[in-house]
Amino acid sequence: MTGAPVLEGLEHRLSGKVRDIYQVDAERLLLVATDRISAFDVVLDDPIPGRGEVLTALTQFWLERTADLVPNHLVGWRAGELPPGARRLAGRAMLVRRLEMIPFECVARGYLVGSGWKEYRAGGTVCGIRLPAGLREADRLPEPLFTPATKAVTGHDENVSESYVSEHLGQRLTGRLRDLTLELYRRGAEHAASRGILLADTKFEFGLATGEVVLADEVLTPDSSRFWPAGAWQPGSSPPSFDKQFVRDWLQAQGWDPAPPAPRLPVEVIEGTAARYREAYERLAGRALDDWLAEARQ
Ligand code: Q0Z
Repeated sequence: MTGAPVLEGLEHRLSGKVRDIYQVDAERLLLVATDRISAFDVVLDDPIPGRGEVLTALTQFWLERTADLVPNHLVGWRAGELPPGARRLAGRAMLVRRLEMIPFECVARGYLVGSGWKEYRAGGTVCGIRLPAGLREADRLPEPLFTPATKAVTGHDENVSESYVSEHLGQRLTGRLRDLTLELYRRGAEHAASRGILLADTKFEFGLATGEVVLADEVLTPDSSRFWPAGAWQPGSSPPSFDKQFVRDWLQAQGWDPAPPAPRLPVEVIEGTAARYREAYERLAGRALDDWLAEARQ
């Protein structure tokens, strides 16, 4: 078991599968993205070098590009903006405003895959929205859908209808979350398409600060989204994801269960996966990751 690192002057608050949160003070948190990776819901023993930096760099890229649409939680990411005890984590750490988190995942889908495809196949709807008959797995939807989900503490999130969300949050807040989710998806998908990447679906997390809706957490990263290389998309089956498919294919070829522990990864799989993450950042941001890292270390 490798726990979250001890950071001087910061209190460890919680850890997800591959990320850690520290409390800085009453108003601010530090989010740290590690290089750990999960596949088939199991965290692997081998980290992917640079993965945490790519997730942080992509989130920073998108938060800057969407700040005109919605305020976000990011306070600082360059070394000089981080608390002294966290400066050595520059590149994988974000100082953020602590929010009252909204207890729903705000998902937008442009293509029919994953749990959306499952629900459609079972009853012709996605999150209660009736869709035309005869759609195939991975088909492009007539228009992007807002398909919220509950945040499961353990296990998987559960799709819910927009009206279920509005019973909990009210119509006004729910409508704002839907509009923001769909506009963020449209912007992300349009930009990604211009770089040869399809954004199949993505999940946003929002919070409230003094009554205002604020975009939080990871934004339009391969962990919060399905990215497909545009050339690999073909309706009828779900295309491989841009980043993790290499690891998944290798694990599957080993005949792994998938119960822990996972097999150790060969160096070619580690390096091939690291290269795909880096490529995802460089294609989307149009900037070398090393250049962004140099800025982060200032
Ligand atoms: C994000 C998560 C992580 C485990 C809470 N700005 C914020 N204010 C309050 N809470 C959060 C945020 Cl981003 C918050 N998560 C998700 C992140 C490790 C879980 F790094 N949980």
